[in-house]
Amino acid sequence: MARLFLGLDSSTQSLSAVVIDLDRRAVVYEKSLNFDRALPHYGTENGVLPHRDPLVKHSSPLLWAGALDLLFATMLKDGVALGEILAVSGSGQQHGSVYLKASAAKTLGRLDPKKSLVQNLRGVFSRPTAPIWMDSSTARECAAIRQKLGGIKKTAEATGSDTFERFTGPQIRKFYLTNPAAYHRTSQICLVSSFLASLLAGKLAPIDFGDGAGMNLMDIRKKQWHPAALRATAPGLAGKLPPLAAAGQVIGRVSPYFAAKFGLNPEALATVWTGDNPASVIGLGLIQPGQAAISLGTSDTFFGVMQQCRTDGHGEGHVFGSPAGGYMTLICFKNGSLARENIRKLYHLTDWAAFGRQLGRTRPGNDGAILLPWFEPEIVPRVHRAGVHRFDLDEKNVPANCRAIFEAQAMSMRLHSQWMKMAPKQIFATGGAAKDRSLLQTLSNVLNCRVQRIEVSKSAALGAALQAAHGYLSKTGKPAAWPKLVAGFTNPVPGSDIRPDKKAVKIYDQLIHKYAACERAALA
Ligand code: XUL
Repeated sequence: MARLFLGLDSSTQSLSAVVIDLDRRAVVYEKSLNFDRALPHYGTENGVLPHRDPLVKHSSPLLWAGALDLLFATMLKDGVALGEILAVSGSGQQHGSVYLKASAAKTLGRLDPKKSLVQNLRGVFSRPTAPIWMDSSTARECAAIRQKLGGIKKTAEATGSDTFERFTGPQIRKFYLTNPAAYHRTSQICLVSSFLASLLAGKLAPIDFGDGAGMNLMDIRKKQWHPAALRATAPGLAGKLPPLAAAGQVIGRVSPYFAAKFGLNPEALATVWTGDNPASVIGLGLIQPGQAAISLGTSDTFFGVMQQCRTDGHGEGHVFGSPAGGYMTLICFKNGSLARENIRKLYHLTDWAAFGRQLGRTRPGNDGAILLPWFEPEIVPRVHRAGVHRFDLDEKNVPANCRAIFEAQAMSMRLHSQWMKMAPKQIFATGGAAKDRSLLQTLSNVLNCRVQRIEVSKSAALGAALQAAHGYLSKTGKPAAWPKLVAGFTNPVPGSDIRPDKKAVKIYDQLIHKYAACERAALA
């Protein structure tokens, strides 16, 4: 019989499922449900509930539960062999939090298959909505917690990151300050990942070291709740948090609800979930220290694996636990594809081929021209007010501006990832813009590293399925080494192996100093 594992990923806009056949090293099923389209009655827009304050971004935990029901029903209809699934794991958008009353534990333990999950869960929430990672309404709380923990460097050393508006600790503090009665009625605070894991397991699930690190509440080295961080956040918080555990660790058998209703194997194991970024690290096959990837999407992210915990003293980057043990690092640039597109449109270039032709009329280093493309407030470096800055760059020079945007993004990645001390031999590139060879060549030249494109759809759900397999094999006494487990699931796109051009590398080794000086000047 095939050894099948199910991975789920509850992201900002959709819930996805991936089923893997471990022996064939194959994804045998994948599906995504878009929240706005599949469950329009919640009124979300791109997975977010409308709110008059643009800084406030919440979603609905009932929407996520409803989507879980719907996705299982879809899998049943699609003929997925749910009765043969050996274990389930998952991942969730990071940082978002769900607030439950004391009655939740009992409710989870006796989910009635004759009712929907949404009907079962009525009345268990002490806060009807869940703040998510896009929320940036907690600047004051961030400042207060950071100050109590001794500043940026100490906060990052303690919890893996400086305080960030979207991180769960500052969000909890805001809830406590603005609605103390509801905070005190809260018996359990979950992350998106641990909330959905709790539904699958039919009991309150632990939070894993990957997603736990996105809260400003976990001691990043000891992988335990950090008492001073808890105290700095809200009173009585320790009693409202579940235990921490490794991702993929077996919680127990899946809730009978899913077996009775959808024919899920009643013996299947429910495991601890993680965040979408830690799961993607596994899904992309990044296991060995020094392995790194760049995801080029709406925002660009640079992330990699590191064995020893090293935090960013400047407070720009994050360290999370990796589901494969050790740590992962992540830096997130808000001005990714959006900024590239802004430049393309600004110069009336109809498509990326036209953009590429302009770029071809320039040479690496752009004769010293520098652009800082902060069309939106930036996360890395922290730029609070949007603004596009040009140094030795004529705004009317189309080819130079095209080159400048690619070079700026690559140099920013090089500059702001230095704290990771990773020196990767090869970087994988994914995401829509990874199809652009000239962008990958620029990254390769600036970072002085081989860059190879890999195409995986649903890397987080795939990582979650592998996490389920790992948990199952460990529990059944046949633990699998991670490198072996992930092998064969992700493959580079043929012909996409890009090597640095040595002459260009030398140019960027010099130009990076000027770029850094320009950033400093603009930030001052
Ligand atoms: C990471 C972050 C986002 C969310 C998206 O820190 O905020 O990548 O995890 O789902």
